[in-house]
Amino acid sequence: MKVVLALGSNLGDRLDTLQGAVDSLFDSPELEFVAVSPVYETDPVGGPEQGPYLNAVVIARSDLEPHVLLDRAQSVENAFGRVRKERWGARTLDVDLIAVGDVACDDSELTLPHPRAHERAFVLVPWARADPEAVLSGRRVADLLAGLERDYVRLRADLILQGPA
Ligand code: A4P
Ligand code: MG
Repeated sequence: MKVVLALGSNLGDRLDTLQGAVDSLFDSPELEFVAVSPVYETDPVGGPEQGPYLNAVVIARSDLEPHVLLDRAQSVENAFGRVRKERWGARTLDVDLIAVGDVACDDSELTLPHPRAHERAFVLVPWARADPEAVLSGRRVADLLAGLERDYVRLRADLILQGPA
C-alpha cells in the first residue's frame, strides 16, 4: 500500500531533524521509500504562540498494518526528543500518518485518512509536489488546494531533504 507521512519541526535544528526522521523511518526493509517532497517553511496553525515550522511529506510503500506504522512514526518522534506537553504545541518532530492506501479507520489511537489533512496547506502543498496525482478521500489533492489559503506555505529551495541514507 502507498503510505503518506507528513513531517513537521519547529524546535532545534529543524532540517537536521527532518533528515534524521527520513533516515530512521526507512531503517527497516518493511518500509520502502518512494519519494520526498521539497521543504516548506510554514507559519504555525493553531496552538500557542510558537516559531515557524519546516514541513515536508514522504511517500512510501508498505504492507505493515496501519497501527504498526503509527507505532513506528511515534518511535521516530520519541527518538528525536519529542515531548508531549500541550496539543498543537511546539515540537522537535511530528510524524503524522496522512493516508495508508484506501484504509479508513477511526479508533482511539488512529484516524485515517488524517482528519485535518484535507484543510491543511502545510500538508497538501508538499504532498502535491511529491505526488502530483495524489488523491485524498476521493478528491485530487491539487483540487483541494485550490480552495485553501496557502500563502503561509513558503518553498525553501535552499533546504534539501534527501532520500534515506
Ligand atoms: N492519531 C490519530 N490519528 C493519527 C494519524 N493519522 N497520524 C493520534 C498520527 N497520529 C494520529 O498526536 C496525538 C494523537 O493523535 C496520537 O497519540 C495518535 O494516537 P500527537 O502527535 O501526540 O499530538 P499533536 O500532533 O500535537 O496533535 P495532533 O492533533 O495530531 O496535531 P496535528 O493535527 O498533527 O497538528 N502548523 C504548521 N505550520 N505545521 C505543522 O506541522 N502541526 C500541528 C500539529 C499544528 N500546527 C502546525 C503543524
Ligand atoms: Mg501529530
